[in-house]
Amino acid sequence: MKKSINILFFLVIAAALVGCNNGNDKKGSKGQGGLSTNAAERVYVAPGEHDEFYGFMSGGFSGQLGVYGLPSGRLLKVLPVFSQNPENGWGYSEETKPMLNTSYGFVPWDDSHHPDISQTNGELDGRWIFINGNNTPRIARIGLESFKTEEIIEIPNSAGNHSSSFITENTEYVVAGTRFSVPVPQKDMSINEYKGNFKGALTFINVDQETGRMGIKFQLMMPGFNYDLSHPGRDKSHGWFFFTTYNTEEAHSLLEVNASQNDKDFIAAVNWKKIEEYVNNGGGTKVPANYAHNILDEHTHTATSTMLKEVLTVNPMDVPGAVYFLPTPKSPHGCDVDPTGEYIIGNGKLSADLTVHSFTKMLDAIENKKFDGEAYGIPILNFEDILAGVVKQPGLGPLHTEFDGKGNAYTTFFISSEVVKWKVGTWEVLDRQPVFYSVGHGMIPGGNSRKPFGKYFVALNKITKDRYLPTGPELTQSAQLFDITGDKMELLLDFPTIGEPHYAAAIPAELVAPNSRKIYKLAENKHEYAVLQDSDVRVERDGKEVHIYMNMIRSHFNPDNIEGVKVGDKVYFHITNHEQDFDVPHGFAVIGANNAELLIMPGATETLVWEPKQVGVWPFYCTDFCSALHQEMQGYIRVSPADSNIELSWSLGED
Ligand code: K7E
Ligand code: CUA
Repeated sequence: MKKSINILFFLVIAAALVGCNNGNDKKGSKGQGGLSTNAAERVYVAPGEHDEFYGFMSGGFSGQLGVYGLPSGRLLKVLPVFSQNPENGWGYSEETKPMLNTSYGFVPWDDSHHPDISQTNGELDGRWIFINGNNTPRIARIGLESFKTEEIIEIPNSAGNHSSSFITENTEYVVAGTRFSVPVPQKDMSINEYKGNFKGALTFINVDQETGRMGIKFQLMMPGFNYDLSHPGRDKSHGWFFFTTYNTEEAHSLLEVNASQNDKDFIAAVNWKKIEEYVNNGGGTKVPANYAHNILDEHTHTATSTMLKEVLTVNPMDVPGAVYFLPTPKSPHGCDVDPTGEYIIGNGKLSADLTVHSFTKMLDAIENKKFDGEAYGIPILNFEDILAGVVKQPGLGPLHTEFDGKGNAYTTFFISSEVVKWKVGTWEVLDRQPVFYSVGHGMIPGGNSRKPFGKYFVALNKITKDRYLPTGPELTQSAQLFDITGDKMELLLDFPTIGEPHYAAAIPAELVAPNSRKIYKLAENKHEYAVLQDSDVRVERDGKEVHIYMNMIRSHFNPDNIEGVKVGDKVYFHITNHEQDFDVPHGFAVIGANNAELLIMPGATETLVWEPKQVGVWPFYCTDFCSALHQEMQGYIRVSPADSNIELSWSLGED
């Protein structure tokens, strides 16, 4: 037994060595443009084959989430989240409009920055992906079975929901931190009174492990700094959450100067387990609030929006030992925790060096009460006491750091346009590679977990310039894929990305693809206007509202001739797709509709509202080329004058 294990071990090592040699040989031969000659081979996914990873890239100011295959860089899908999407009617159909409801009314746009995939025991589990809406503070949860936005919760008392949406290592919480501090509750007051009066809410949203449903557990009301980014502790530091701050000066004007005065800002270390316990024992203060909670039901295919009226707030002063400040040079942006949970990296944008804090030292300092003053009653730890190390002059303008799970870290430098690889623990710089141009976030699949898949690094660049054919003044953004399996990072591929990807997340395809939904079962369709059998097809009038209960299957609508509608009516097309085959959606569009098409998945029901303005006989048709007779998939609706007395009638296949 032992012998066979030894032999097996030897074979594995031998295979690994052969693999390394091949790799080195290939890496030795450089092609044109500084790429190794087989770079193309390493990103080439042959026709019919699939990518190894799903990459989810935030859409930034598109409010959406792009799904890319890696390493090919192929765009697989754009998932609408906070924005209307004419491609499939998201936010236009009656069923999905409630998803975009907020306390400000219907808000069909946002700025989404940080996707984060659910975890179990600190490892990616492929259940859900969360993403923040920055502008009108919201967090969305997207199911990775249907690739649909299933839930959006608004965050009250928040403004610029940026240090979000990062999750704890068992997806206990998704965190939403405010970038802008604001008056809480909001009120009419002088901006000059910002200092000492505005508050920064750090919101902890708990996640039901069965359904994924979100609910705000508590909001920690912090001093009026800017809370820029955050990451959870993991493994040994599980139970803590770390937030970078800037503008600890509490300036309210010309921040580029006034918020760059302090030599050090803070990373706020929050012991959420302690606060959770406090809250579970009845701690905290319920305050009035008004925020939307929107849920898409997969059986009714319909979203509901509920306004919630109360939120639990916690004053950090009331929970001693729950919050500490770690001094961090200088206006730190990214706040990144290594896979062991020991090191907390503060990416000081204006700092010459990169600061790494030690979690163990932090706990020691707390235990020994070695404080260096306080801010608003929150103890400040001593910089030297908690310092694990410094990466000396690695580059200019560090923004974010990712980890490969092999003891290396990769930090992006915006100003010097490069990615720098350094060793966790010795802090020595091992490699640096230029990027084109001005990188923001970087991403390693699983980089924000205990178990990164350290094969690729994706640089998410802010500036595109000359990388692709020009498209006028407005360009897409750009990503670059590096192979990081060797000592040196190797650039393999450039690919355009849409919107502005800030952060991204990626996961091995095998953790998601096998669960991917193919159809909705018609028998499980609980939509209140579903037409499950042809005998239910009908058209009904209710005052000026006309409801058309329709179904569709290759290659006709039932009914396809409708009469008796009048100018001034509000016509609801409730359409059920009777297909039960994978990849046979049908579309629906009608002339002059003031919205978008519907793209209805097999087994689902969707509703489009149409307000006919002109007398005539108007066509509707299927928009998705669904069969050889797709062009025949059409119908007519007759619109008569408002005072006409033509009765409603409908038909299919009759003369
Ligand atoms: Cu672009 Cu994470 Cu919003 Cu940095 S943030 S780049
Ligand atoms: Cu149905 Cu085209």
